Amino acid sequence: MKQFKKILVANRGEIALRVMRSAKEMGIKTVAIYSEADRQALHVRYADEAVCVGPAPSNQSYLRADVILEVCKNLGVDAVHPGYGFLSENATFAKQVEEAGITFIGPSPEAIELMGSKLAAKAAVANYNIPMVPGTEYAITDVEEAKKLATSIGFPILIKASAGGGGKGMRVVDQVSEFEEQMQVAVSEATSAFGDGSVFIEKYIGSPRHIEIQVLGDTHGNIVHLFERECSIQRRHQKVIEEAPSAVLTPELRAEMGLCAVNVAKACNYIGAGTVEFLLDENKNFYFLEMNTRLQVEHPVTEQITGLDLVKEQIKVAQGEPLSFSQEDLTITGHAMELRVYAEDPTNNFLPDIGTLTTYKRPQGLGVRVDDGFEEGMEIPIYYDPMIAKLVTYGKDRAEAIDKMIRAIDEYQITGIETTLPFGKFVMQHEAFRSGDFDTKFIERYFKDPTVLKGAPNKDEEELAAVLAAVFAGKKKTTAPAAATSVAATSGMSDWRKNRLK
Ligand code: MV4
Repeated sequence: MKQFKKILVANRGEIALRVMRSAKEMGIKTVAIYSEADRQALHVRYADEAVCVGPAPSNQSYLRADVILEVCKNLGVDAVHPGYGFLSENATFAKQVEEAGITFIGPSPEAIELMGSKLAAKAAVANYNIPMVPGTEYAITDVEEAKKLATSIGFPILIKASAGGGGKGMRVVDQVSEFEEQMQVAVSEATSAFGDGSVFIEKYIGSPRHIEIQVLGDTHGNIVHLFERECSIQRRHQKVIEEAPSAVLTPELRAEMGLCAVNVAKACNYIGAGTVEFLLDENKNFYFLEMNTRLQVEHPVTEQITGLDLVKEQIKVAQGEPLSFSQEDLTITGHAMELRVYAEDPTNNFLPDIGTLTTYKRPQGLGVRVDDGFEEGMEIPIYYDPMIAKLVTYGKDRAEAIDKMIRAIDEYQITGIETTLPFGKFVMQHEAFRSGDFDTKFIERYFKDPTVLKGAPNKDEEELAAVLAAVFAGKKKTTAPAAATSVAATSGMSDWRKNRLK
């Protein structure tokens, strides 16, 4: 069994910090890499050693496998943690790391490559009794043949790129007359985006929920699942809110989907932390979509409900340790909610908003976790993902996790840039979300008019407005500014809002 002394984290931002924290607790030294835009970043300061790997653009720094490998060798690291994004699902990089005698904290290059192809993944799990959406299990090339197949499956159908994932290169086709044109678009999109024009077709599930199962495998053949995350609140294939457990899975369905996820992992001899994605239709039929061979952004909600540290588990597995628990040992306790705080303006079509974090004060208190990589006064670089933080709340049940999320959003003080915090509050307060009756069409269906965020201030402000109106109508014999202050002081309004109103 190996014992890592030093690991390099090939990433930036919140996830680099997240990984280093667990390494530190395990007594493992850390090496940060950074781009010229990240000299002042927290992950650089947190690490025991840090090396600049190039200019700001990712392809000149965080994606430079050759440079990163050189750093690994020069500094004598035992292992590399890739985080998510960047090189995390790059089979070639994983292979190069291993060939250099360094451990890649993740699955084998073969598993990464297999799951990187949707068609290969489908073929690999074919003998494992995994439900899949009706469709083709091979790339379609002949338009006439594909049209016949689509007709027999029944419209609407979906054309998907085999090398895709995350929604890229997908086309919905409503009727046979549109098929040829849409197929040409899909093939050319897939070719330019992935260098692989292979596409296949599936029956289109109109309003699915996105449910994914966390799995964990060791090098001794043990694989368990850590239950589900519901990630249906998405915008253009970008997740905004995730939670665990899902509001709609029964214990039976959870066990069934969990078993399928474990079998998908078995089909590719999976090692480490991975995620198996499913669609759930309105009749609660589930279908395997794809497997993500990395630690996911939303892993904290799973940590909250299982009590496990997924990064520590990844590191232990990579050191060759067997899992210290079996499926029967795992239980769900409580409910966790995650809001991705993006530097985007939800009132302006979620346009990325760059700038300086003039004010940045995190919410605190029982059941609140903030994973971030910024401090007050820092500038959000334009070169990378606009996610500035993950706000995670944990309560005894779903209602408590939601209430805590609203409280935490109100406490969170960010100025200088627009963020998705108000949008998060809108969702948390929405009846469809609170009741659990929602799917991947939530935003499209209920967020048609973004002025609700501007036009409907939070309840405290509405109350204040009502009192002020009364004051000005002469019902109360006091001066308006004094009333504003006293109302603010007694209405449970956050200090931040009080100050803004003063
Ligand atoms: C689908 C689908 C409906 N029917 N497949 C989108 C991302 C990729 N992982 C798969 N996706 C979908 N595949 C069939 N046969 C609808 C989606 C989809 C979706 C899935 C999960 C979460 C959000 C989504 C938003 C739009 C479409």
